[in-house]
Amino acid sequence: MNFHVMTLFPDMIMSAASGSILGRAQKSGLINVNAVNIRDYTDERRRGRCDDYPYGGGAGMVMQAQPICDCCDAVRRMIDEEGRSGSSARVIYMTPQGRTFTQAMAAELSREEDLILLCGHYEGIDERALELIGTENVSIGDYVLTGGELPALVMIDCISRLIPGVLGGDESALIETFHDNLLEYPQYTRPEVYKGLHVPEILLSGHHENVEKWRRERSIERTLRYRPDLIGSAVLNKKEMRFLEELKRQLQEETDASGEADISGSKEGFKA
Ligand code: 6GU
Repeated sequence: MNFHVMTLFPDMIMSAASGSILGRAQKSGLINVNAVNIRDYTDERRRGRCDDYPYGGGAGMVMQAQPICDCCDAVRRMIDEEGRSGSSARVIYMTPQGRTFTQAMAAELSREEDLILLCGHYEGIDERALELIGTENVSIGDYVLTGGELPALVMIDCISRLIPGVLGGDESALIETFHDNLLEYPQYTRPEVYKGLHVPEILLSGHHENVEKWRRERSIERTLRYRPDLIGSAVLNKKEMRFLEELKRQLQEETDASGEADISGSKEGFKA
């Protein structure tokens, strides 16, 4: 997979992509992260300037169409020169106005050969650049960031770990996070007692079946508690469904008893 990131801050992309698993994947040639500086494509008379005041007035600056369109053309040519098709590479614009990035989207994008990620700054990008390029707009969640670099890195990280070979043998089992639409169960490692807290007895028992059952139940419990929106699509067997029903009843009792305010799911205060 070749990621081409169009940005005003190429160092931010290159340094974050050089460490840990992404760095290893780049060294072994499984992925390639190429940050391209949009500023290098401003026409000469503008001396590296790539933003200007918004027509119609208002706060902030807007990134101009010309450097972005020329930068994108150059990236497509680079892809052509490497023997692939630049014109068929999808261009994703990182913006809080986009579709929310999901694991399913990551799985779909991981099958592409090249992805062009466009990072904006300031108050946004001249709409004509987006229209001419034909961007797909993607957000990483309902909050506003100062620029698209962190979202681009989030996408690169999430997509890369789905590419065969990027995670080592042992790590690749971890691809199964969100398996059956459940959250992960809690994990423990040595020592057995830390600051008076014990590792759950069952994990020390060596009884594989009981451990599996315990883990499934903890996954179901966590999903119900922290992500009740996912529990409806969880894949459960009959016994697990009965376990879930019993949990729901208990949770309802707890809620009734405490009368606690619901802090989940509020989107108030978000204005993209
Ligand atoms: Cl993709 N970009 C920016 N600037 N802010 C965001 C975002 C993207 N997703 C959530 N907030």
